[in-house]
Amino acid sequence: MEEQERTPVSIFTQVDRDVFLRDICPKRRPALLRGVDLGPCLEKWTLEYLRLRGGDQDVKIHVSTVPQMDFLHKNFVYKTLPFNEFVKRASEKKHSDFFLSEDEHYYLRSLGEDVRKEPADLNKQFPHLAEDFHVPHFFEPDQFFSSVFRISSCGLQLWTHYDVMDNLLAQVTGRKRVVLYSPQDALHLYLSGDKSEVLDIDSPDLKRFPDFLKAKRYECVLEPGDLLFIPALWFHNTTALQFGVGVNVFWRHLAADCYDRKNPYGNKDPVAAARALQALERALHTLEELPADYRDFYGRRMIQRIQERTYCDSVSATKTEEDSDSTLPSMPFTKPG
Ligand SMILES: O=C(O)CCC(=O)C(=O)O
Repeated sequence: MEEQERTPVSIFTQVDRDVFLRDICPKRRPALLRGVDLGPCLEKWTLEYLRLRGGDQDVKIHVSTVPQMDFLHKNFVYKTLPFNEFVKRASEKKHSDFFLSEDEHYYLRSLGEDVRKEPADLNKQFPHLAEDFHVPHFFEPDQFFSSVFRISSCGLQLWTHYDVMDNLLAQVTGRKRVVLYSPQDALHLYLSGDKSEVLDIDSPDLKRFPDFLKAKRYECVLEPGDLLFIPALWFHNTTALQFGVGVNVFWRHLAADCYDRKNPYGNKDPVAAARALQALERALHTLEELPADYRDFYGRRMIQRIQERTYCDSVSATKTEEDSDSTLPSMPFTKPG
């Protein structure tokens, strides 16, 4: 079968705040940062230690009989376990206690206290573990949005999705493959909301998703201690190559009032984008007053207008800076520090 070309994610070493803000963040491309100090978690977070310090507080987890989680057909269930029991089960391949099958897979995406209102914060939900993890100071404290535990069974694959905030995904233990796609490839990913319907990215159903191979595939394998910068809107798909513990930190890359206030997961479209999408729906509804051939005509003209006004690579779209090495011009509202 035809294969997507794999482009490695660029690797950077000796990255400090200045380097990140000057050379990495403004490019709006993913970057693998090696050797950033993540704190004592790298040595300390053994299974026994995690179980002891994380305690027996309840966590809500995803459980599935197969490693590839499918949001479309919901092939997983949500269950609750004490954290120490969850970590034990996620680390083993066969379980004596289980919900669905003795080789079921587990995934934790930690949540805030009040799931619907509060973003996850390791300092609040896991204070005894949070002290071992040093959040890199690559953004101002008031830009911080959430810090999230990502703990997966070996083999677990999380579907391709985007978030609306900038993200540093830290791999603390275990290895993880991450595949990324640019926001400019959104139309090749067959989106359903913030997720791609193409679940099997390694062997996609090309009858259903013929344009998927047009998306440029970026790929890297995170080793313990690695930090992956995932710019807002970049699609990512993760596969745990081993049982692994990670933490990701989201921060507000745009001004605070650009974001939806009810956004505990960091994946709700910015307020202006949501308003624009609603306006588009109204415009499409208005076109329904016309016969099909007129709708076709005006629909095409609307597409052209949208392209002219919004595409970064369109001749008339506003460009602030062009860099042959970057996919997008720097955004005018990128905070310098
Ligand atoms: O590492 C994972 O399991 C998923 C990470 C992720 O989706 C994120 O950081 O937004």
